[in-house]
Parts: sequence; structure tokens; C-alpha cells
Amino acid sequence: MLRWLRRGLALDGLYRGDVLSVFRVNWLYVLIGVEFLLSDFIEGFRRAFSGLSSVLVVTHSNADPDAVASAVIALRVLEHLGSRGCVGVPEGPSKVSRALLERLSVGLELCSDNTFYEGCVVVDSSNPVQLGSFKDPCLSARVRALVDHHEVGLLHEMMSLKLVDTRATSTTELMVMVAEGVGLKLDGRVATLAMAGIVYDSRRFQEVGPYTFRVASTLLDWGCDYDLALKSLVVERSEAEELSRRVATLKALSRLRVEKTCHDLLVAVTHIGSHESDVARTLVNLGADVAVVLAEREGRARASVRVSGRALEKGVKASTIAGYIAVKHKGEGGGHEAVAMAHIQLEEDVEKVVDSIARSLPGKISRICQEIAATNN
Ligand SMILES: [Mn+2]
Repeated sequence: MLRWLRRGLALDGLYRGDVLSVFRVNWLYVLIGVEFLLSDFIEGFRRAFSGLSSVLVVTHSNADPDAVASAVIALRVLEHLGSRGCVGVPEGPSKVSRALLERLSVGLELCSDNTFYEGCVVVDSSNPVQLGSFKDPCLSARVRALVDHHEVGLLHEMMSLKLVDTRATSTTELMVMVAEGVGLKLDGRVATLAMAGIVYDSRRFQEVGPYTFRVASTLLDWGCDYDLALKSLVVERSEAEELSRRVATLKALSRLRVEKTCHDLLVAVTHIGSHESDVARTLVNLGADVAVVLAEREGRARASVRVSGRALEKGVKASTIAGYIAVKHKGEGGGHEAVAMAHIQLEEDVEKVVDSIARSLPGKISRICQEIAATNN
């Protein structure tokens, strides 16, 4: 009965082993609902994070607007609870995030990565490798919390308090609910930043979850400037950047390996020095169903993974592919259903790694298709 219930609810998306839990998730919780789980997290967070003298709030490297907005809200929540916090952004915020913070005049109080912190809050990340030089200071903190909307990764086991819900379109949505839960109303500027975080991760509300519109409405009530949020996300590329992106795309195409699997799914694997996410997106737009683009970074590589709607319909998720590549190449991988990333070791020439991925991936994908087809029959 329990197994049946869990399975049924997993399909509904209501119960997930990863939903969150301070305590063990059991089916009673499921019946009471996610709101109860959220209030559990908030209760635990309030207890663990009140009155701390130093809390590190970490985002993933090259933090996007969702990560930055989540971090800023986390700082406000900590302040509200009488704690002092600062933000650690490995490799700094992304270009869009830097422009956004500047336009909204929101400053980030930055943390150092060689100090001891009493507490650590990780936002919008699922794997320790994403925390860069802030990994050790975070994992050695006495109290640790994770707020995230990616598929469960290695960080999950390392944190005592978790609010992980893959149904949230953005981590910002979860953080706004936490702010509400501790009785904090964000000021207009931070509410605008939060809206920008949601707009960015939902691709302007093209992908929404059960919390997206409710949270957006709360932000409007709190005085968010929606026009400003939209405008602040637009970053014009300089001519030089646009040229470098075009060169990267064409070079990546010239090195492309294409394989077919599951009857009509096309797997495209290549490598490039930079712009790997742009190139992966372009490959899917050009007709690839699973695009893997490697970019070499000092003996390691980042593999940007994207899948098409056709691949998703057959049960092939980008996060699964990233996880598979990570396991095969001693790394860590994670992300979302359609977009994911693996950080791997480069033990041989990048071209050989591209070759090995192009050879092994079609088999893995074919097994996924067969399993899904078998469960559907
Ligand atoms: Mn996010």
C-alpha cells in the first residue's frame, strides 16, 4: 500500500524523496502536503540560524540571476533572524547578474573563502563542485542548509536542513516562501531582484511550476517594479562577444560527432573553448535531441548538456545524461530535465573524451528508452 501510494504520488509530483525534509519523509507528510514540509524547514531554519555571528551564503559558480536573487533573499532572512551573513560567489556573478545588480543598485556583501563560518546556506546548487573555493568553508560550518530546485545531487547528503523541490521553477520562489514563512516582507528593490530571478529561470514565464504565479503576485504586492525587472535582464552583447560566440559555434559544428539512437533521437557531441551552453542550445535548435558540449578548463572540463522535447517525451533527461558522463569521467553532474551540466576530469585529450562520450552515450540512451517503453506497456 505504501509503495503504491509513493509511486502514485511520485507520478503526480506530489511526493518525491527529494522534496525536502528535516525529518524522515513519510506518507503521512504527503497527505498533509508540501505546505507542512515547508513549515518544517522554516521551523528548523529559524532554530538553527537565529543569532549567528557569521553565515556564509553560497551560490553555484558564475551565479545566474536566480542564484543571486536567492542569495540576497537569504541574507535578508538571516538579518531578520538576527544573524550576520555574507555571500560567496565562486568565480563571481555571471554577466547578466552583474548588470542586474548594478541596475537595481543592490550591493553584495562578499565573503572570504578562507575564514571559518558558524553557518552555511547553499542556494540553487546540487553538487559540491559547484561551490568552488567555498566548498570547504561551507561544509565545515556547524549548521548547514540547502535550498534548491535541481534534481538531487551529492550536496543533498551533506546538509542537515533541506528545502529541495524540483517542481519550483526557480530557487527564488522557494526563498520568497521562506521569507514569508519567517514573517519578512522584502523591500521593493529586493522584490524586483526576486522577480528578475523568477523571470530568468522561467524563461519569461514560459516554464512555470505550482508556486511561480503565486510568488510573483506576492512580489507585486511587496512593491516589485516588473518593467524594471524585465529591462534589467537585457544585456547587449558587444560586437566582439558576438563574433567570439559565432566563431565558437562554427568551430564546434566542424568537430561535431553525430549518432542516432532510440529510432529517431540524434546525439551530438563536440568541444569548444568557451560559450558551451550557447553552443549546446544552438545544437538542439538545429535538430539535435541530446547535445553535449565540452569546454576544457585547466585539466578539467565542463560538459553542457541539453535535450530536445522529443528526447524528454522518451524519458531522456539532461540531468541523467550529465550524471552518467560525470560517473564515467570522475566528476559531478546535475541540473534540470532539459538543461544540465557535468564537471569532469580530463585524463586524456579532450578529443578522445568527446569520442568516448559519442561512443558510449547512444547505448545508455537506448537503455533509458527501452526501460521507459517497458514501464509504459
Ligand atoms: Mn535556478
